[in-house]
Amino acid sequence: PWEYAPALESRELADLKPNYRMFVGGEFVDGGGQPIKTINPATEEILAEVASADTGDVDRAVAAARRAYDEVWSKLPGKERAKYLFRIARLIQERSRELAVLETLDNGKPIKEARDVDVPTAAAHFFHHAGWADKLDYAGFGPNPKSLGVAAQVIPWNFPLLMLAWKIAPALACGNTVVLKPAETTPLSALVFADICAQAGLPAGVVNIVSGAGDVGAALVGHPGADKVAFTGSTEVGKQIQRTVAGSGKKLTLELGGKAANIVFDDAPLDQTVEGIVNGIFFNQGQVCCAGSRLLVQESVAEELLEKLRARVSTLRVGDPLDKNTDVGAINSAEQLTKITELADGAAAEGAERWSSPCELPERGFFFAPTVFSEVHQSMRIAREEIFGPVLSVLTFRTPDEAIAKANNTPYGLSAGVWSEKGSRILWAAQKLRAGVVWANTFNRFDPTAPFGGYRESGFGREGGRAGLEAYLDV
Ligand code: TXE
Repeated sequence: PWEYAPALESRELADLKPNYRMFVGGEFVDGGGQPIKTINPATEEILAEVASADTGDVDRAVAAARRAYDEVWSKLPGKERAKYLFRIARLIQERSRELAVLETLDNGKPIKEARDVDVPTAAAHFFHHAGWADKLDYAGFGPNPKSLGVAAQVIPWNFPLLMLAWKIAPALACGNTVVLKPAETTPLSALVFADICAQAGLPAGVVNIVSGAGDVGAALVGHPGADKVAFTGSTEVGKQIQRTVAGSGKKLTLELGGKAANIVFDDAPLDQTVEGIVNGIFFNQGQVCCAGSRLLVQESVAEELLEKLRARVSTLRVGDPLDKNTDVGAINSAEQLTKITELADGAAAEGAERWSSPCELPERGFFFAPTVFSEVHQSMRIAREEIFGPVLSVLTFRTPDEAIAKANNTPYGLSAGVWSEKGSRILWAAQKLRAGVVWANTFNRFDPTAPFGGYRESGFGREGGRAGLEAYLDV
């Protein structure tokens, strides 16, 4: 597939519609399933045709991963595994332009985000975990922590390459082999990653990529040959997977939805805060599990903050994701756009006050204008359900206790933000908030050294840092 990637930088040549094949046992293969057509959500044009797996392909991929585990990977000392991880990290850097363009074409995210966040952070995850591979004895789990075996991993479409890195890097560092299924609307960067594995000389079967829809994911996570299951996606599918895995002895980690509160106290520096709010909800068109979709602002500064916020949102450039100046790109799929539209229309019907950026949207493609709802009450659907789009709900509070109560009034618990000049208040809030990640005077920061993950319906288990290793080890 890489032969076509440079061509994808020119839109005319993107019409070549290259075929992408799956990666099983070190070979690029056609799948037994009906091929998937993946489209560019910014133009609705078909981008490529991608092989799709059937259950036989899943069996072969798991068998290849098992063989690679038994015969090669589990026997390699950590320092040898590290070399492969370092090599993969460097190849992601070398091929970063190709990966960023492909990610933007397939997902709809602004190229500046793919270029400055997704791809470099994916490389950073491999560098970080390469460093762990020969130091697991010192990770605090006791000497010689054991790998688990074959990891079955299913990822979503919002950060296709980055979610892959979050899954594959720790799995390999800890000595496991992998079968990963990317989302059906964004399989391309995972298949280029497969080529990177081949280019790095990674032994055949250590990483296998099977593409396809949810049925392939279900076959993979339910496969008796998998020792570990890792899933990032919707809470609904996460619960289904939990039931499938129950009683099987497989180790499970789930990273599911969220409804993060971004809390602004009256002493917060408002201009800086506005930047953080914008980043919190409009980054990746709000299609982020930890998006700051509920703004909780102290009553005394609410009016001033809202005014500044609307002015700033009006300046966001919405449109062509390949344009370096674009701030807000396309929604990933027609289904996702429908979900966002329905939830937003419902909020207006429930009495929330709707304000949308006066930007002009492209005629084709799945676009949604950045939108801010004020007068939102906790009982409204928009305040309770994950919208996964560029839509912010604004609620107010009077006292710090009320802010925490409102922030925690959700079945989710993935992330939160706190804006205040007072360090003691930030630390107090971080203690009280039931969220796996609390950002202080910033938002949506990701770093491989920091554990990421949720409470309650946002799932369990951590990815990143020392805590993230535990998911892939028998400690
Ligand atoms: O998710 P799915 P969808 C939320 C977000 C979004 C909603 C629906 O609110 O609007 O979920 O998105 C695979 N067994 N998040 O429908 O279906 C599927 O093929 C195993 C939050 O896209 O969960 C894909 O690879 N796998 C989230 C992956 O699961 C199955 C990111 C995610 O798709 C499966 C994405 C099954 N039965 C959506 N069914 C986050 N936490 O960031 C589907 N899949």
